[in-house]
Amino acid sequence: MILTRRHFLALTAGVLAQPGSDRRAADMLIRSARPEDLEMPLAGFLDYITPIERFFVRAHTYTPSVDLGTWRLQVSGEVATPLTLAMADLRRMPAVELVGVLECAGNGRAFYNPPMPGVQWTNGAAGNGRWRGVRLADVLKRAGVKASAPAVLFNGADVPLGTMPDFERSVPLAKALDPNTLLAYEMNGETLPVKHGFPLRVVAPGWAGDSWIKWVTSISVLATEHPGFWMARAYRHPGRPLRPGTALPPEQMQPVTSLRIKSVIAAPGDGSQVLMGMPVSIRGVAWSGDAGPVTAIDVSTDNGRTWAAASLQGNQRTTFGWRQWEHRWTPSREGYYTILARARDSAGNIQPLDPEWNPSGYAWNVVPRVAVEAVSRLSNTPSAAGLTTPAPAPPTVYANACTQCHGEDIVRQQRLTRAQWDAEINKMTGWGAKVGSDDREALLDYLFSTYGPRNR
Ligand SMILES: Nc1nc2c(c(=O)[nH]1)N[C@H]1C(S)=C(S)[C@@H](COP(=O)(O)O)O[C@H]1N2
Ligand SMILES: [Mo]
Repeated sequence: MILTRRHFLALTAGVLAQPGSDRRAADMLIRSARPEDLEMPLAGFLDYITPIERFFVRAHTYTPSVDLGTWRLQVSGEVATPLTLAMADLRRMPAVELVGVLECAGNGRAFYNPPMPGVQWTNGAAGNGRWRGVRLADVLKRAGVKASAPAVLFNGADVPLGTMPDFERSVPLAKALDPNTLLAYEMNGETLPVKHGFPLRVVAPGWAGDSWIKWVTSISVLATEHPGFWMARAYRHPGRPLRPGTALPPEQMQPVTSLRIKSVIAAPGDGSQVLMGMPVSIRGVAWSGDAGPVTAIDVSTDNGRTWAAASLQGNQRTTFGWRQWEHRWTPSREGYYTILARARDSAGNIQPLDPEWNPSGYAWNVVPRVAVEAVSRLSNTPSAAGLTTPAPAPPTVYANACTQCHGEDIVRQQRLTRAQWDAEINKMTGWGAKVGSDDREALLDYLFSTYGPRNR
């Protein structure tokens, strides 16, 4: 959505009166405070349904505040009858509820080597939600969607930062008409919280989060593929393994769509101690995408030499939700053990043992591993507090050009080469960051020397 005076006022008025706006668990990992990118801690993978206060948050822009009284959903483009719908109109349509994993395409980016720019998510840019709303297909049919249209484009009420292109994404018509694709107004039995897209968001089960548009205000049925920045240049994947560090032009990649078979080990924690001779509950969750539900998890406690089938929770046979699994193991000897988990889906896909690098660090689904020490008596392990060297003071241009729009936290988590920082400055100045030619070198020096690949 483009900034109007009304929206500006709505944004500056804050979001305090909005549903669920202030709920955040104390242990969320703040990847960026402004705009807000919050990661769920590993312990969140012990839950079946992820509570709202633990659900990860990802936004390219500041959270918009939408007034339900004036909010309308516009449906236009290749349709017989354009529609303008209020929430009451949607609430009158048949409601559908499903459990589904929402995972950011960039989840696990922090694990790739060499590093690439972007939010440095580890495991927790994923959650399992209970989504309720109307079928997108029902809304499109009501408008008389033309069957020949290739795709459907969504736009939300969020306003781009600087001159960044508006965040708009499209899905192919077949995905839009899939009976599981929803326009959701509820999450986990509550009104959709502001951070998760109040009053309406796309739920695209099995697909990565970039298709799950929040704060939806307009749906446009397209006559041709959408050429916008967020389809043509971002969220693209080579679809094949690349030599790590390879640059590939976006037109040689495909849009990110389906999630891939993946598991996470929620317990025991990496580096923890377990008692020799006592049963240990190795637990976690697993999910997949379009390929179908998870059918099996194998666990190894000897670094992949031997594997045993974990037990899957029996009552979670949803197609798009994650499944909880457990494997009980009793270490018979003292020592250091590497535990692996490997999931399989109904199409026979299985998690890779090693990373397959791609330029934006999408779709990490490598077999997770945790190491534990089996001991005869638990000891207090020394704290792992690291040595941190204070960062040098930034040049003045930094505050004017960078932290004007976003917080420092997003900068601090990057580990980029000089060329990568140079490209980031180009991208940001393209989106309106003001960097004079005299200041550019100082900014680049600062970013590279402080947040270069070898510094942390
Ligand atoms: N309007 C809008 N929708 C959006 C985004 C955004 O920036 N603007 N981010 C997308 C991305 S990349 C992800 S991963 C999910 C995150 O949803 P969540 O914050 O509810 O977890 O929202 C998607 N929908
Ligand atoms: Mo995302």
